[in-house]
Amino acid sequence: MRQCTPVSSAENLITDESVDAVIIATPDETHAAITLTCIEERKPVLCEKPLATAITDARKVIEAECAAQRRLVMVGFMRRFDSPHLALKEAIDRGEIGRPKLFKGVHRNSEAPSDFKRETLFYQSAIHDIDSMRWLMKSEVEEVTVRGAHVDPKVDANARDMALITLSLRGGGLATIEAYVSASYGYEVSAEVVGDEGTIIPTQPDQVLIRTKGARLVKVPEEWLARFDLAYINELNHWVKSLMEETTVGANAWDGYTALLVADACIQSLNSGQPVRVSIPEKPEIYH
Ligand code: ISE
Repeated sequence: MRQCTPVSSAENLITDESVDAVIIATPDETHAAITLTCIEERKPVLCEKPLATAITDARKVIEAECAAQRRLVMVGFMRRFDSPHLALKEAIDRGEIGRPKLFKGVHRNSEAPSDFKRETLFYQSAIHDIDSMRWLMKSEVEEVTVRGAHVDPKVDANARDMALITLSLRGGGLATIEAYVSASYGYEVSAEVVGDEGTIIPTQPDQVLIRTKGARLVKVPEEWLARFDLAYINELNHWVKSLMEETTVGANAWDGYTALLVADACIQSLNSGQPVRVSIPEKPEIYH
């Protein structure tokens, strides 16, 4: 059993020749810099979302991978490894509901984190739904409109712990995302996709319907680790397997960059009260 060796910096760990690959689960604002060190050292890296908290830093990661001509980065959008979301994607890709026209995401946390700021709802929470929407609808965002609400009095008055995001997609598709981190009753995520021949919504894993004391109820988990534990394990297993097979899997740095572009447009729309156009650059060849 390898012993854990403490080091004085992420760089010392990454450059250690005994280290083959890196998982980044540090505070969000450190993700991009540590990822860039991994790319410089040509070390594969699984970076927890968000890829960065500044679009300029996310752009540097894209430029570094393009310069290296290698996709070394996977971003931790673990819903892509969640069995209900995978079943949803497979049914859509089989054409079960015809052409997908509308994505309806709901993302509720029971309580906002203590250091919750105005951008947290988008960089830390809604960024998952933005990626799910891109992944399931296979379409890019053209415009966003965001309205926010301050619900929990414990949350900083300048922050918004509830937001309704409306998105227009290339090709005429639409999307709505409800992001609400002070729901108090529990943790719930859903992602309905409406097509021109039907609609589809994932069922929640290992849920039971309890009939008791004159009520019918389904319990919901307290927070995301309980709901997505298997998704995180699947994500890690697929990542390690991809390293052994020298393939790539899951969300790449371009997905992380694009999701952040949309999250930034959401923050701009929240601040201005106006719709904001999203300009997504041409995808570099290595991400095709
Ligand atoms: C957290 O960091 C996660 O990634 C969870 O999936 C999300 O539901 C939560 O809102 C975030 O704070």
